[in-house]
Amino acid sequence: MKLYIGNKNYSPWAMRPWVLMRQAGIPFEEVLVRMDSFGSGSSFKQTLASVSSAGKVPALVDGELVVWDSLAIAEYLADRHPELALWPRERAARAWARSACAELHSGFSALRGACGMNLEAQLPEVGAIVWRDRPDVRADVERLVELWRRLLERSGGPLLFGDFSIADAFFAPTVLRLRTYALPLPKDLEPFAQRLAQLPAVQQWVREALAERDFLPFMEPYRARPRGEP
Ligand SMILES: N[C@@H](CCC(=O)N[C@@H](CS)C(=O)NCC(=O)O)C(=O)O
Repeated sequence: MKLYIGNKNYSPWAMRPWVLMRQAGIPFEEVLVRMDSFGSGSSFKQTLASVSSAGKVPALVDGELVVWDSLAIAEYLADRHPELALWPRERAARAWARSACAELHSGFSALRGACGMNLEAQLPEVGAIVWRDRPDVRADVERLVELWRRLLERSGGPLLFGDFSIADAFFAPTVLRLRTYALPLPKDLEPFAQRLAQLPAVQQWVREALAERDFLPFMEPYRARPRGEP
């Protein structure tokens, strides 16, 4: 299988299936398509044109089959690998996990818009202003807190549904976003956030993102240059 992804520093959607496959031990070949821009003439769009008509990453190619959109890819992988229990085994837990991922997938647009994933950056001062001025972002974070608490209470941890599942792969970029912008997370959720950030697949993604050193101005609403550059 081939997984098409974008720049690791900036690409939370692609991070989900990548982390899922790595952490679950599903072999795949990574194809990184540099996000020079999302314009129709960009080499990003031109490269993807021959892969997926959606023109976005992630896209998973399995033989003749192309699966696009991170949630559909996760479903496909769960289907293809029932032995791995990528969704929780218990039916009710599976329904909760699907609900949580669907909610994340279609919601949290205020947080997503104001605090784009940017692993190389540290933007606590931006986060403080966002936190002060954006009740919609605060509401998104409050909802995350409520959701994570409920799921962890229900499963008993250590991850959202006990063992690693698709839900953890989906929420990993969210945890990293909160860190970049230093958005406040209650103390009781810190150990969970830490566990998610320390999953080997998440660590590998972050390491490779930091090694990219590919500053993309169109993905940078808050910075003119990378960290450490005068
Ligand atoms: N809902 C899609 C979103 C994918 C997405 O927006 N990917 C971004 C990169 S992280 C992209 O390819 N954007 C190109 C564009 O918007 O034209 C998914 O879950 O896969």
